[in-house]
Amino acid sequence: MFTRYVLLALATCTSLVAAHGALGGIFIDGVYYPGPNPSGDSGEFVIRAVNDINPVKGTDNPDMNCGHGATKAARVAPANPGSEVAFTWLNGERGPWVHNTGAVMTYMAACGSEGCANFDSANAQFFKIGELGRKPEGGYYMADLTGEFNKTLSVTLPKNLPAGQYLIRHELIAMQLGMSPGGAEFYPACVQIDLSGPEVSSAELPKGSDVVTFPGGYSDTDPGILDPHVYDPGYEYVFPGPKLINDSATSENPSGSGSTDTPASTSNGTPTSSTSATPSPTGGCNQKSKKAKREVKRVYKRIFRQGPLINKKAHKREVAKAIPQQRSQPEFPVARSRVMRGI
Ligand SMILES: [Cu+2]
Repeated sequence: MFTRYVLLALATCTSLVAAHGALGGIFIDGVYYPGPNPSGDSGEFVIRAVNDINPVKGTDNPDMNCGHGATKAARVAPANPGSEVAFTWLNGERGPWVHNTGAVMTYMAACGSEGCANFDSANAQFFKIGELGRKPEGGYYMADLTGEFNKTLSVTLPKNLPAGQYLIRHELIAMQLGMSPGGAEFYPACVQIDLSGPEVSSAELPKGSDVVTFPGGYSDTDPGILDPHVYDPGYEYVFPGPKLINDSATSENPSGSGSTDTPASTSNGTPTSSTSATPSPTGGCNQKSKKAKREVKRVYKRIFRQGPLINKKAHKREVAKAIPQQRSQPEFPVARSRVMRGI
């Protein structure tokens, strides 16, 4: 039994590793901040490091908080009310993101007086500031992250929050297997920012039903997590979690909801020099090191232990589509982005 898994692991090693991934980096008003490589990266980041490119499974999983084994980052990135934060994702081989169906959501939580570098986020009070699901013309916004390096989706930071340090919890829920219980793939990631003063002195943190913890914010049977209709034509995806916060008090658009509902803005990212930020196209397993093979074995050992977490056929299909894309070259500094609905 175990031998069978290992053989399969070696046969499909590209697929498994390429089909998942992690937050590659962010742009805040065009300034680039690289994310740590999940296979281990030294250095100081504003993005909390995860130690596994596989999806988090199950809404009660403690890793729903900030991703697999997330550790506090040493730095915080400066940001302002109304800043545009754009997120770019990489697959497990540091190629472009591959999943194209599901939700892209962004939350924030105050880090409190100790600052984000010391903040234990287990009980962080997260409120939702952005969500992107299905496009009016069909398909999902998540697809806009795929196919090329450095494609982004972005969110506009609220203008009505107290100054201070915040976690931004950005999350992809890949739904290609989400029509079955436990099929949804969660990819949470946390970024540490220092938000400058509000435009109004009465700014308060959201509370009550606007805030959730992770785990706790979702259940496995929520619409949008267990959802047989994700591929139905004309279907409107229902987002899990709390509703978007109402930031209309200081919004430029007094009606609130319409102001950032413009799905095609462009931001010019100016990447800083960083080796970890520059994804490099890679070949398949054959050219990979022993380290990569060890990684695959480790992944499969886990699958063996926990039972299959993924539908291998569905993943093979996705990977077949993804492999040609991995040959494309990094295209810094162009970042294309779409602004998340809400705020
Ligand atoms: Cu995946």
